[in-house]
Amino acid sequence: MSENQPPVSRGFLGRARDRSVAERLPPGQYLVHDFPVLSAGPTPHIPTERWDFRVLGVTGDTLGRWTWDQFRALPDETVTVDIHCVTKWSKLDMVWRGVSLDVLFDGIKLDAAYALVFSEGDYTTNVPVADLTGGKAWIATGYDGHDLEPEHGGPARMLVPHLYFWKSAKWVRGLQFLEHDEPGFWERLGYNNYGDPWREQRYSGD
Ligand SMILES: Nc1nc2c(c(=O)[nH]1)N[C@H]1C(S)=C(S)[C@@H](COP(=O)(O)O)O[C@H]1N2
Ligand SMILES: [Mo]
Repeated sequence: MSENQPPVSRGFLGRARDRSVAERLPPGQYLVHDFPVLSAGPTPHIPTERWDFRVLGVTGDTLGRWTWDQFRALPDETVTVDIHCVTKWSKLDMVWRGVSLDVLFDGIKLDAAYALVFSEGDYTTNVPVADLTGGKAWIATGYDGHDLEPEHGGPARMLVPHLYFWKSAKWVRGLQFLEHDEPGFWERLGYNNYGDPWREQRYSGD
């Protein structure tokens, strides 16, 4: 934001927008204005009639299951977040619509420390449960005022903006709680197990 704009209320613009673009870019990242598509395989087209989202316990037991209609009836929210991809692009102030994981986990006993998020196809990614709770993660069904396009993970994708974007699984179908952490698709191929952009945790060993 330019220095010579008239003063505006901090509350209205919010904390992130008070920081300069440079301060909002993690180390090694550059700004993009388009929305790149990065997929390890072809884009699946998933009819919502056969979509569901499952929360599985450590033994694979179903702790929660939502059909598309049930899922869309859950309270959703609009969030504005910065996204950082490990391939070094960052995009600021992305406006998403999604259901907080806190809503999905309501009534589920959270006694495992890890989760493996799984998608249509064979994409998986591991995220600590503590990074999915407390208003830090959403299942997004909308972007920029419209339904999420298939290329970007529609009908629904994970949104975990504080970690590199590969943790935000597209075409998400559920997650399984894990007693012991397990690497997902990219983590097995040498990407960092956690992926904090501010600590530049790109690859295993960073
Ligand atoms: N199911 C699935 N989710 C995925 C991927 C993928 O290949 N398959 N790619 C990941 C990676 S590496 C990135 S950077 C983002 C890219 O999301 P976008 O295509 O909407 O920009 O999705 C992540 N989620
Ligand atoms: Mo990525």
